[in-house]
Amino acid sequence: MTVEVERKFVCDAEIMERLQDIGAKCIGQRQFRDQYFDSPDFILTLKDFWLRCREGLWELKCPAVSGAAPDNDTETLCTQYREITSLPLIQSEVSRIIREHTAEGSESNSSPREQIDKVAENEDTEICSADDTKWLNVLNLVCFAEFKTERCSYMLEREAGAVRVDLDQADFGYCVGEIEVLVPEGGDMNAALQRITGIAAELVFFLSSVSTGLSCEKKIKGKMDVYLQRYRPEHYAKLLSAHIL
Ligand code: V4E
Repeated sequence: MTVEVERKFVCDAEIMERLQDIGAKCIGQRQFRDQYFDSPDFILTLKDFWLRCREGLWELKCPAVSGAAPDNDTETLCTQYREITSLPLIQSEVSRIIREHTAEGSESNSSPREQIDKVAENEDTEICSADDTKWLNVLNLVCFAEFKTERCSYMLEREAGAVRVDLDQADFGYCVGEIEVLVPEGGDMNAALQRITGIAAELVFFLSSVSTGLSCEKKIKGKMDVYLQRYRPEHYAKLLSAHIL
């Protein structure tokens, strides 16, 4: 399992040139469609778990407990999520969260407990099949966000290790950049945070625009933030109140 550490920035017209100035190599361009799932009462996202299907591949982003960061700004500006990409593990983890929530007294799931247990244990191959939505129905999960992204990816090789930069353009009219490092679980989180801070500083040095959010302590909104604010205001308000976004 890996932990994704990333810092977002506003993607403006100048940024591609500046990436080239600091030696970034373009490693590809692709388009993908994301669908995000949660229960109707937002059990997963209110706990900061993000269940996604991207072009048939499932991923669960789980909040990662951070160690000591090099400085407070870095920790605030970067997000850290553990990524689970194995469908059986995702099904077990999501079932566990839903069972715990139900045990806490919130009766939000209508499926029989035995069915949820079958998903948790990956017991029923028919229910748990990757190309079927039965497991989503059993866990009462529905799609709450769906959008396409056009992504240009860059790689920067530095002495401390490689750093990836993605420039994303979502089909609902929002552009955002991400400086990203993947750390194996148990790996050095501070080193990853420092590498991201280093690349942000390099970009700021070359940028004439100050509106990217890289030169200040402002946290930049991700695609989901903007999507929910626009299309799911009730969900967005709940996440804001819970300090998830
Ligand atoms: C973790 C998270 C969400 C899931 C998607 O996050 P993100 O990394 O922004 O999407 P994307 O398309 O770049 O995924 P990748 O290709 O890297 O796998 S949606 C909301 N969150 C939480 C979150 C947060 N609290 N704050 C910020 C700045 N971003 C995300």
